[in-house]
Amino acid sequence: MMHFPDRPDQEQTRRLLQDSGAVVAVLPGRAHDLARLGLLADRTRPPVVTVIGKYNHGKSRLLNELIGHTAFAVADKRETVELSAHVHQGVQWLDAPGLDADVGSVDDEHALQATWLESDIRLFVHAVKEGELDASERTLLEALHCDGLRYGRQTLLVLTQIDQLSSDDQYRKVADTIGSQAPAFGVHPVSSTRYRQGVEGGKTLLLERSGIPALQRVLQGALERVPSARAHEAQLLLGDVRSELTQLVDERLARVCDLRAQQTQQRQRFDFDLLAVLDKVALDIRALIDVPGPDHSLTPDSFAEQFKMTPGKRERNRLQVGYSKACIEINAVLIKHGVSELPQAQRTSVRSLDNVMVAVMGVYVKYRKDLNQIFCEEAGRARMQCEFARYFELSPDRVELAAEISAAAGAVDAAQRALVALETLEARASALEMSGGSTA
Ligand SMILES: Nc1nc2c(ncn2[C@@H]2O[C@H](COP(=O)(O)OP(=O)(O)OP(=O)(O)O)[C@@H](O)[C@H]2O)c(=O)[nH]1
Ligand SMILES: [Mg+2]
Repeated sequence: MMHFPDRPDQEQTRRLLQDSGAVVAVLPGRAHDLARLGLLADRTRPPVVTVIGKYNHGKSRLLNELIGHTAFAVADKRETVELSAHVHQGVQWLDAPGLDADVGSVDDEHALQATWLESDIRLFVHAVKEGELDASERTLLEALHCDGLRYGRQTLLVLTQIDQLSSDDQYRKVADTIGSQAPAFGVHPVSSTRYRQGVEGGKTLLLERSGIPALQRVLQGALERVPSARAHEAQLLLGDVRSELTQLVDERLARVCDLRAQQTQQRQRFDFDLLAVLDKVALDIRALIDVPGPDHSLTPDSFAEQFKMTPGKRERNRLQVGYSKACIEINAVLIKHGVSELPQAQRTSVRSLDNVMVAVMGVYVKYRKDLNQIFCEEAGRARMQCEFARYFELSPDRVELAAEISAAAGAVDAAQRALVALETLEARASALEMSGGSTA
């Protein structure tokens, strides 16, 4: 039998789980493959032989006879209800509950976990007294065959309880039918009862007619192929996961790029429109304040004139109207780009004051020099640009877009971390391949 070294240390196992976890986090659909890869990467794990088949077909008893002692419970009823393992001569033998859709899915789950996750070799057990394979058996065998073709995991179709048929002829008929139902498999006929009788009575002929020694020989050959089969399977699984992960990284990167491009474009459009409106209002304001004659706005009203229209008041009104018009034009651009209400933290109890325009510009202006400073001088324009751009970035759509970008960038990081983790798993797998190559 093969020699397998001691169990891996805890640190190794912890790192393996961590690496697998990072990959599963981004490819949850690959959880099973990663779990399988985790098992494959454990070079100290003995080869695993599992029985699979319907209940009461003689699975547990077959394992006992193959091992040479009673490791698993046998009964003439539905007996095995959970997985049970027994290590014997460097091989882990796994007894699984019988498959039967009528009884319950939990047992089936255990059996399928043993078959798909843990096993290297499956003994598909079918009792010939039951006649041909039923539909569920055929479906499972087909799946196991495909799995074998792709990953090299082996399945042996074992026909049990051949002593229960009255003649060789009857056996031939059943075996031929089953052979045509599962043409990809050779059949291995066995009788545990005959084998036991042969062992206990020292009857060599009975032993040979039990089919168990022949099955043991086939099994030995299959066990010898396990290391290379495992290496092959690990390479394929890693290749599958890698290509899916690489594609995911590419898709996620593309999404971040798209979102960033959208963000830049939005900002460019905003800057363009804002600059255009600021240019326009600067011209309008210049025309408003560059008028001949004295500037009456500078003349204060006397107490006696407080209820009368004066040239000073008229001029200040004219400036205020011009100011309001400029503000309205700028505001239209802000609204077009989704900038209207102040961010939550800046809001007051007066709704009409809670808009960006009021916050940046105020509501009132009296003098030509103020208008000039605000709209025409470089510093004033720079202030408006800077303030409006700041509020633009704080507007709901922009904040949402920025959050979307940071989530998408986080998703890229996770996928890239998964790729690094996968590389670590790959490094372990190539070590496995080397060891598989040398023992194969
Ligand atoms: N005559 C005969 N009986 C057998 C043979 N193999 C198993 N049996 C009997 O068939 C019954 C079921 O055997 P088990 O090995 O418990 O069957 P199982 O497939 O493990 O059943 P579950 O654990 O319930 O799924 C028991 O009474 C066995 O003694 C055989 O080769 N010949
Ligand atoms: Mg059993």
